[in-house]
Amino acid sequence: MNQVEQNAEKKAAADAAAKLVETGMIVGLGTGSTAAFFIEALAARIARENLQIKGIPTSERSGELAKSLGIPLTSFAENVRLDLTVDGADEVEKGTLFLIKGHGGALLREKIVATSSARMVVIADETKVVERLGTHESVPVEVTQFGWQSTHMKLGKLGGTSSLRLGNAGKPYVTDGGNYIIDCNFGPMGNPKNFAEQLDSIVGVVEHGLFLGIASEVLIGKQNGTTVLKP
Ligand code: A5P
Repeated sequence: MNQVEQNAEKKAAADAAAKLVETGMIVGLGTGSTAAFFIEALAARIARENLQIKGIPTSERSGELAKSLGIPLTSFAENVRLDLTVDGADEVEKGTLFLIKGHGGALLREKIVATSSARMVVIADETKVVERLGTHESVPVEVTQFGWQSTHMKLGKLGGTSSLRLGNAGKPYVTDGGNYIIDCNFGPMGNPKNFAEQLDSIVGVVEHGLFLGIASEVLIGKQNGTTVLKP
């Protein structure tokens, strides 16, 4: 699939998700190129139908995009529960709808927003669907800057390979929360819950990109429509 076809699939999923938004909703706005299509489609509906919603963005950049398109924003200071979150994913495991997220660097806010939502709808193109999580992607792990070398060593004991994510000019990538990310490549995971438990137990780990049992449904964009995956 070329880039144009992939973008068409992302947009198809994003457009279908935008139709799920109803007036009065507090909506979580995901991060990444697919979520950006959703934010654009939502802004178009707001303008066309005078939909009354408020968004909570999962990253500074999604917040900037939403603001630039006129989507009203709110925060957890005003709303601790969201009705619906729409976000992309880096991998979706068929059957379980377990996800790997965080290659866009926003996993901490994404997980807070998703787990505060009554419904989390994932939007993706077909390339994201795998039989086993970890087939193509590493698991991003957000860690504190303080002592990251020690946390890195502990992560290494889980097996596989891991590396500190670098950003501009070869400097460590810094998340919106001021943390670093260590990308852990475990390969295809037979038991992602086991990895999640182990990651949760490591001091210095702020959060990880295994989203297990969080997605309510996944909309896979196709050249001519969307397929809905339910757990
Ligand atoms: C952001 O941190 C990630 O969780 C994204 O949801 C993910 O990287 C998907 O991005 P694309 O929609 O650009 O593939």
